[in-house]
Formats: sequence, structure tokens, C-alpha cells
Amino acid sequence: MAQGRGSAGGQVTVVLWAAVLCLLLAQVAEAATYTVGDTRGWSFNMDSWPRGKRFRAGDVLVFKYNPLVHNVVAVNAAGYNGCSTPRGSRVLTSGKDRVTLARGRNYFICNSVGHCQSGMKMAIVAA
Ligand SMILES: [Cu+2]
Repeated sequence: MAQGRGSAGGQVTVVLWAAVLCLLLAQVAEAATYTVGDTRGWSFNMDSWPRGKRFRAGDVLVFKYNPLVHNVVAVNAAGYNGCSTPRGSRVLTSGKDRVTLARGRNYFICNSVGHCQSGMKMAIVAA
């Protein structure tokens, strides 16, 4: 009888470990997807949108906008602060661009004339 209980206990332990592993894997695999600006989309005065959100590396940002008017440029800190497009920057123009966040600071601007200066810029920190 004691042996039987021990065997059952072993099975329970294996099942529990499998459940823990599944949870860990799910957390790693489950990246969040955010629509930038929510219903407004990628637009002016973006400063407030990232506030209160906890971004993680691997999360996906979806930039929705009118590509005739706007674009998305992933820039460095200097590009963000100075509203400039560093040489070799990636300019996205589809109107529905998906960008995966890297760990650390991620900076985005719209480089249509005057837009970044009007707040079409965003800095996001991903853990
Ligand atoms: Cu713009």
C-alpha cells in the first residue's frame, strides 16, 4: 500500500512540474500586441499613450495611420530628441506596421515635415 501511494505521489509531482513548465513557457511565448494610440492610431501628442503600460521585449506595436500623411521611423535617442532621421534608419510606410520591441529604449518618430515637432514621437522602454 505504501508503495502504491508513493507511486501515485510521484505521478502527481510529475504532473505538477509539467504544469509549472507550461506556465513558464506560456509566459515566455506570450508577447502582448498593442495598437499604438488605441483607436486614434499613430498620431500627434503620443506622449501619454505609453504611460501606465508595462512593455516587454518581444511585445509587438501595431502602428495604424494614413500612409499618405504619416510614416514610422525607428530612431535612436538623438533622432527622438532632435526630431531627425539618422542615416540608415528604417522608415515604415505601410499604414499598418508591426514592430517588435527590443529590450531597453525604443524610439519612434513620424518624419513628415513638422509632425515629430508636433508630438508625433514616442519613447518606449521595454523590460
Ligand atoms: Cu506624421
